[in-house]
Amino acid sequence: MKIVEAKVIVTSPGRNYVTLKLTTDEGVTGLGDATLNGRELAVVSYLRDHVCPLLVGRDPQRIEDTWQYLYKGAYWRRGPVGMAAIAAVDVALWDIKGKVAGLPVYQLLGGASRDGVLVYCHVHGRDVPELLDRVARAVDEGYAAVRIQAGIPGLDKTYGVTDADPDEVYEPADAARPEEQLWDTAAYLESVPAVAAAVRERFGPALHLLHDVHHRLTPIEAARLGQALEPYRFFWIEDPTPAEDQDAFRLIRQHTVTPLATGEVFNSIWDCQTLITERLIDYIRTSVGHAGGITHLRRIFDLAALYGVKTGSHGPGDLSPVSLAAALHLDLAVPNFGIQEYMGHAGPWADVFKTSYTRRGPLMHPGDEPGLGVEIDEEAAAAYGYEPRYLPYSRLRDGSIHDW
Ligand code: CS2
Ligand code: MG
Repeated sequence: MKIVEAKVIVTSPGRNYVTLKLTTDEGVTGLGDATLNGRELAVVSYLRDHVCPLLVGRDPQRIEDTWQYLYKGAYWRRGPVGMAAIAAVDVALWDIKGKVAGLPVYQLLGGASRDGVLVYCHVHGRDVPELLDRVARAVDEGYAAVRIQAGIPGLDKTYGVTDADPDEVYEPADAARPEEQLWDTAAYLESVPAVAAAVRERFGPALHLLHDVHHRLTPIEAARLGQALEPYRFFWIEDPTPAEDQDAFRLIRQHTVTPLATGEVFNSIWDCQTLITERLIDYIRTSVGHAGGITHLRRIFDLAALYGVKTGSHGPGDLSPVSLAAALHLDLAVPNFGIQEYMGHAGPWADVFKTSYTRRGPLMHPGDEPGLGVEIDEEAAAAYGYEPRYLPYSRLRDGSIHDW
């Protein structure tokens, strides 16, 4: 069997997505997601100019060999652009392998270890009453886990909170140039515990509560937040500090038992090796679309399993339905599954991506179609042209740049 075509499809049904489509000489196709929010065209070029020409003629069955060829053959290692490109190739090859075998990808990964995949949804509110109403809606929709993000008194805007209609999926990369937002750590630290108390008070102990700090605190500030939230028994607080500073988690760990999650900005096992082997986190958030695909993410998850660290894959709207499907196949199979982020996708994405995954109450399932269970309508994709979109950035009151 040979790869005869490697095509990069850029489309923007509601937001920008980059999809790699591989076709074999037997007409079998596979899809991979190469979307890197705000830097999409860098991955398009990495694939179109440097990877796709090397794929044509290769045997698509040799997934591991292709992964090693693209990783070691590039000489320059790791990084979000290269690893997103390798991830797209890898996932597309697993899609092909499943189709050739007539099996859903999770069956190739050892079969189902659970009946369904526990997911958490995003809930945000500009103030506590709005947040409580929207948590109630999520509970009514069957979710057993919610990520809560609330507006911060004195700040006009903040990560994770928007005044858009709650039926719209929050897409932060919605401006042709990065939007500047003000950040105030003291106001944030002052407000979060009261928000947590209100939600726990209203919904009781069973509902899993998660919160995304989004890299915005110093280690001691994160330790203080973790301590303050202990009475409310969070499922996790995520990205408490800039994730690349792995040592920071040692300090946070010394001060709080609130579970910690990080990893969505990581793209290799080496980025999280210390965090996992020293048990500095409880959940690893690396995603199939940014961390080298199914082949590499499975390695990360297996390392995590050795140290009692569970999975908590990143699953925002800016990873395409192809990545969500691949994540669900992995989630169904791995032994140390924790939870899967499920934000949904904005706008007319379903015009372009035909999916097989389902949600029933708190659980999702990838479906039993051979491969990933996702197809792309290229004609529909062509109708949604790429539009430059950037994530916001933050400045402190003194004007200095801060993590958004
Ligand atoms: C967020 C992401 O979902 C999350 O946990 O951290 O939505 C993140 O802001 C986006 O992926 C950035 O593009
Ligand atoms: Mg996050």
